[in-house]
Amino acid sequence: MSDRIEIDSDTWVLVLTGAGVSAESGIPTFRASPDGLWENHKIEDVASPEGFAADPSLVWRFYSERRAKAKTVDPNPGHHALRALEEKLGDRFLLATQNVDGLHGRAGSKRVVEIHGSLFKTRCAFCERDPFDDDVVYADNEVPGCGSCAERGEFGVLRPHIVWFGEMLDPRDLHRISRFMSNAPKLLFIAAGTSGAVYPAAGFVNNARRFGAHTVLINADPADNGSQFHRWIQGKSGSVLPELFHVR
Ligand code: BV8
Repeated sequence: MSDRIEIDSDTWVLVLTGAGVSAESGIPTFRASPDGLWENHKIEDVASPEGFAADPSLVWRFYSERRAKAKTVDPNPGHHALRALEEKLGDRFLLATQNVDGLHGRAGSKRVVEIHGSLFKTRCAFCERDPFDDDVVYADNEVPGCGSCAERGEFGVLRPHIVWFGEMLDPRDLHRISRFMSNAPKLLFIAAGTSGAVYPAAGFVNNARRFGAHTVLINADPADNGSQFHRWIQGKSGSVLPELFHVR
């Protein structure tokens, strides 16, 4: 296949995935509808602290529906190809994903940084309790309360452990990614299934180039940050990724 990428013994590989990698599993991409709407709400409004403050039950409905959907689908060959690459490269591989659907973990990937959080983690919007695993699909209009707050006689509501628009990504995640880039003797940066519209993830390619990375985009359509890549392989990640890498 002309699109093969040779990976030699001193190359480290950083992969960034977006919603396009889960599309072939049946999960609609983030901007599935051209105007990025869900139930006539702009997604940026629903996936935001302001949206949660204004209507927590609407936001919980948005995330409960996606949590329910994510439980019904399976990883696709694109997810499995990235797990296989991790198995070959070990700690020379790191996967940063914008996806919150948990499919990389279900495909067996271990070296995954879920930079935008997870549909299957919940935390309290008020107290400092740690995020906890949660796969409950809350009933319509239910806003779950925080048990820890209640034990203290206080009122706290739970929220999805998701990085919303206008919220900082976890600095520990960003530090792990930048440390990987700076420690790599030779860096290959791959972005797959992402429109390059959302920052700071869309800026990772620029950071990688500052570390001398060769950068490749695998995407079905042109990406907003497409000009930042040395190479664009137009195609479906489920078909391209399994054939792409040759580890020497
Ligand atoms: C922050 C969780 C700062 C929610 C998400 C400039 C610099 C820095 C920030 C900004 C900036 N300008 C604006 C901002 C703010 C904002 C931002 O980037 N806005 C955009 C809209 C302009 N960024 C933020 O708010 C970030 N926080 O910057 O904080 C700060 C500083 C100080 C103090 C406070 C704050 C937080 C961003 C995180 C938002 N949360 N997710 C949820 O998922 O419910 S982002 C959301 O979009 C998802 O995570 C999604 O993954 C992500 C990106 O979308 P994509 O994954 O790329 O998906 P998309 O549908 O767009 O594209 C899919 C692509 O796949 C398409 O191109 C398609 O062609 C392709 N495709 C489809 N099928 C396939 C395929 N490709 C291959 N194979 C296929 N089969």
